[in-house]
Amino acid sequence: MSRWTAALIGFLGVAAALAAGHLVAGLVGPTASPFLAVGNTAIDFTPSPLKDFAVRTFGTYDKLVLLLGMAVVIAAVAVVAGLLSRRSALPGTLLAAALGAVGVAAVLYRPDLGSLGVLAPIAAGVVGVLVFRWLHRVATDSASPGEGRRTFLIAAGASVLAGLGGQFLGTRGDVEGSRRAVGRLKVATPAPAIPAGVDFVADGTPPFITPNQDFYRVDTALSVPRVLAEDWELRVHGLVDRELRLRYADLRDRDLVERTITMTCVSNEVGGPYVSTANFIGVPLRDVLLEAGVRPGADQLYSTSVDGWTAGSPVDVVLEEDRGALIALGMNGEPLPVEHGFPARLVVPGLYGYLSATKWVVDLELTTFADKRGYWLERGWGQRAPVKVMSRIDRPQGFATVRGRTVVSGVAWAQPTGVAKVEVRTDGGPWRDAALAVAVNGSTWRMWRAELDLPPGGHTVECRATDRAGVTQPSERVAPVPDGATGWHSIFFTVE
Ligand SMILES: Nc1nc2c(c(=O)[nH]1)N[C@H]1C(S)=C(S)[C@@H](COP(=O)(O)O)O[C@H]1N2
Ligand SMILES: [Mo]
Repeated sequence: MSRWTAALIGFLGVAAALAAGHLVAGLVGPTASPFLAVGNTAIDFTPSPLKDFAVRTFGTYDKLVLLLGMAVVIAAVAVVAGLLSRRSALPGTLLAAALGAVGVAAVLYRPDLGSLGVLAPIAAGVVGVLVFRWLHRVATDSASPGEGRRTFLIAAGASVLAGLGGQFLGTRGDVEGSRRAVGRLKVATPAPAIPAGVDFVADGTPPFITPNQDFYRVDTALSVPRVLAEDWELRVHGLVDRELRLRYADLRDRDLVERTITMTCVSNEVGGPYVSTANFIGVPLRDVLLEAGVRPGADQLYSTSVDGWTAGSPVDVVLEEDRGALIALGMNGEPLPVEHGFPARLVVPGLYGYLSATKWVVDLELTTFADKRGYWLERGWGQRAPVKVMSRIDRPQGFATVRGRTVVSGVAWAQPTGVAKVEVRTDGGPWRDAALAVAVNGSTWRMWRAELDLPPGGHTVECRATDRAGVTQPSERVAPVPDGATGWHSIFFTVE
């Protein structure tokens, strides 16, 4: 058998295995697909520095990069196994079986999959072994090259069809249908209208309210959990006087409140993009916790997503009356987008998302920090991480060339205290106050701008914010790990 044939057989055998797994997963649970289950498990086991690097470098595309990387590695292994199988079909057979076994292990490790989920990797292993051996026999025995080619085409075509079929079954429109059926949420207490003059979009800041499709996204979910509102239930338990089980309709029919909140990711670097603002609609988290009756001794609200991700928020913070923490159902007038946690998520102003903003939330347990550790706490991030006062320059962009008068603009945030002042300086000179846009509330960002008269040539501009409690953003550069970056954002540009 030629090397090309051997390599192709290895590749086709593995492709058939993955496709069969994907097809069965479409029936028993999309995340059981061996490819996704292995990828999701890989994310959980990835050392934190590497994960932080991926979020920093690829942002929302980190998962796409992981999937592509896995595809390249698996294809390479498959080709090597094929090449090793020129005399005997054993190496390829072992690889296909091993693939199935790794898939089974990954599925068993996923907390979001029932026991039926193992059917997908088992199907992958069995189909992989059978297809590989079949192709190998045809390649070894067939009298005419035409027969081999025909067989390979059939195997390739069937794999593509099975893969597409699994994709179709796994993403059937039911979540979007469920979201549409929810329709417009009825808000009893709308947020105060956003006044005029809250941003400087013409000067380069983002709009005050971030449109849903532009809202930053950070999570560990390789495939977005697809939970139907009608199936959703939130359990509130642990150190409580009475356990609660809340259905979607129970929450939707309450007096919903709307709050304008800026969310921030702890992984955001100085000058980074992981900060956005929305009008969140939901039920006050505090009310639900008081209904359950928090027992003394509970210092952690441990929230769990349907995909097993967890966060631990300080109970004293989420119970603060002015904090405005929400079990959010909606965002900017719509039910939550699926990527942002449909049907429900937590939002706690002033805490970084990793210890508060659980998307696809299904479980709230009152417990202690001594007893349980959330996903990122377990991976070296801080237990308490209030948002740090921060400011960012949006214009000019780094290394831009500016003509005429220089307008510098950006955003600053210090939830839940609010921004009192933003200063800028050029080339290490004296600080001067920037003009602030109209404030909305302490839990939202604040836009700023300053006009500078600068001589032609290269210049560096820096900014720093001060919150309403008088805390000024420190110059010291600190990395995001373990509880948020600090330092002044600095931009070099040229005046013509
Ligand atoms: N289920 C789940 N919820 C999660 C996460 C996650 O990985 N899984 N990431 C958290 C982090 S780190 C942040 S910063 C926010 C981001 O929310 P967004 O994607 O809606 O902006 O969600 C939080 N909620
Ligand atoms: Mo985050």
